[in-house]
Amino acid sequence: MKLYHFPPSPNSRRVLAVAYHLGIPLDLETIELPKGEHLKPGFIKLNPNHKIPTLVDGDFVLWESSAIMLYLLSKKPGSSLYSNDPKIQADINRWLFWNIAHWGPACGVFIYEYLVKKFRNLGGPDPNEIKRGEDLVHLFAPVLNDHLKGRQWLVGNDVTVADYAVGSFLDLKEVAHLPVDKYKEINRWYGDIEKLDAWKKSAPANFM
Ligand SMILES: N[C@@H](CCC(=O)N[C@@H](CS)C(=O)NCC(=O)O)C(=O)O
Repeated sequence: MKLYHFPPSPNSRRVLAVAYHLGIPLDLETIELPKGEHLKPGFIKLNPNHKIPTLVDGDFVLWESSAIMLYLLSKKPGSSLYSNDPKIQADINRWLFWNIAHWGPACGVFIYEYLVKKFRNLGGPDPNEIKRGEDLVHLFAPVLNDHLKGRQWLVGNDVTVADYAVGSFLDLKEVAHLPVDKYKEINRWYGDIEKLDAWKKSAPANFM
């Protein structure tokens, strides 16, 4: 299977970490977003949204990081990353959807304003957008922080795909100025994700 990715992207790093955790070898091809490689016709044919990550398995093409992670998990049934229990799976799915619907867009404001605009030469961060991002982060971070009180991982007693998914944005905490310092449980939990071998292996060699 081939994964088109951009190493610093949280959306692609979470897929890579899950593949490493499951021991699934992937043929990796970097799509350099700063060079606009995601806009080339060959890549748009694979993913008309022009986004990474994108997985190709024979003649099957799959985009959307959560769908890709679930597809990888389907190749290793019974993995503790997803469990076999329908209620645990539903709980994990809840966090995967929450991540894409709420947490990702909240963190995404900062990633766009502080990182993407820099590599696209679009000027400095827009204060109105930063205020919008702060409102979003301070709406959703307390949900995550409160949930983590008394728990090591998001669901059950083991690390699951939900931890890799939701935690992936924290990797950019400093460079994207994510306003999450005051959320102690989130920082404690992400500290544990950082100790995982699969997370370490998925780290970008150098940063944008
Ligand atoms: N919901 C998508 C988001 C993917 C995404 O936004 N990828 C970004 C990089 S982090 C991208 O490829 N951006 C390029 C573009 O939008 O043109 C997923 O989970 O895979």
